[in-house]
Amino acid sequence: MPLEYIDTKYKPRNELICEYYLEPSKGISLNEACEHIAAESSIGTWTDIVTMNKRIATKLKPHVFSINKKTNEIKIAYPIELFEQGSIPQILSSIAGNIYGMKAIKNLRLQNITFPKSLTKSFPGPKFGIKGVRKLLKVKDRPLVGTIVKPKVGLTAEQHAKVAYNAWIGGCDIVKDDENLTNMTFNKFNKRVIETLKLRDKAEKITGEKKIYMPNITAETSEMIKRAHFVKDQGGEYIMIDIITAGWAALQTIRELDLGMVIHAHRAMHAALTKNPKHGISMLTIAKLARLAGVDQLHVGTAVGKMEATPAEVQEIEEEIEEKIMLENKKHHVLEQKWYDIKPVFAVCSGGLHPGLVDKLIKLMSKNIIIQAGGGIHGHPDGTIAGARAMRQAVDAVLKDISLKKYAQTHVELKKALTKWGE
Ligand code: CAP
Ligand code: MG
Repeated sequence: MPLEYIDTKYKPRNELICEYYLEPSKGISLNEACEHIAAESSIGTWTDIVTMNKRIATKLKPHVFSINKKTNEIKIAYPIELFEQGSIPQILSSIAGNIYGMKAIKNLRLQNITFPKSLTKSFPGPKFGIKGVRKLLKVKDRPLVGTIVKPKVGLTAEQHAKVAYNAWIGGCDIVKDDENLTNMTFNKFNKRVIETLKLRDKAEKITGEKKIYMPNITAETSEMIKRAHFVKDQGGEYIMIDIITAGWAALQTIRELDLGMVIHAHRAMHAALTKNPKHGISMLTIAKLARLAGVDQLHVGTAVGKMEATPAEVQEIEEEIEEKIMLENKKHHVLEQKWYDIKPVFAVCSGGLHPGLVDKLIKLMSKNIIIQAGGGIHGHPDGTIAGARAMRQAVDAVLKDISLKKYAQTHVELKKALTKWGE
């Protein structure tokens, strides 16, 4: 007799809960599809099996406890014994694994996961968090301003360092490698780190401000470990990882090294999972996993720049990675989540930004963000130093509650940026 997983009277207790958008294939009812999903993501398969026993069928069986036939949204409560504590790969292999490939399913999107206390506390979370980063940079309450060295790849290590130096001199707190810049024939990782940190020190002396370089250590995991140690040995305080392409296990390995370095999480390739509203995994879910794994900074989108995302989505992700408790908000697939002592993650807004967008961005996302602009700094008519100055001037204008247009009357770099890109 096949197991029944649907029980809309079931009340979850201390379980991992998933909310999915579920569209069955033709000829399959929503309830049938729910049964398939619940079985395949836990203890079942396509048919009943003689090796099943009472203990498994009662103790480890998940329950589909909510089915909304209007919105095709379902909720499943999974006993925590189904999951390995501290392992993101195993959790995803269960509740975001085979089920996507089932013939019975036309579309499936994991909208959110809520983790019970024992699972949440089995992860390290960020080492620094927002407070730790602000303390390191000695910047109390304004947005941090960063840039990405552009062209994305192509510069030599010395040229890269020079662009970074100009950005720091112009006022950037942070300079990062681009997501696809790692160890190139024309720009070797070790040489880039040495040259760029040398000019970071020079920029700190000249400006009297703390300056940060975020080298991209993304590579095969043992190579990432080597590169992280190299950065530390050279006096770097940050590492950047492309967490989706490097993978969750690699991210967890680097975090567990506990090198005392700030981890900046780039999310390149996330849109292969997050962009389709009917299929994949929400960025909200990815952000929660990244916070558990222990990134200190995470790209969350801008809503005003070049990348896809609505203001509500981006605001909700920022809230989810900053708050101690998230209360359920049915409208936006927000499930209740207590974060206990897992530190908040710094939201990074990047992608198509320039000085003319800074006021809208801060209004949308608050001052507690990291604003990054690549083209929006290196594309300034007067070059990188002026571009960085224009970004800082835009932030100053917002903090002084003066319109960008008015502030530009007395700040030529901002004026030229607004003339080129508008507001
Ligand atoms: C931005 C960027 C970032 C994107 C990533 C780029 O450069 O360096 O990788 O922001 O998007 O390569 O596009 P620009 P997201 O400032 O020149 O656009 O932050 O949405 O993950
Ligand atoms: Mg980039």
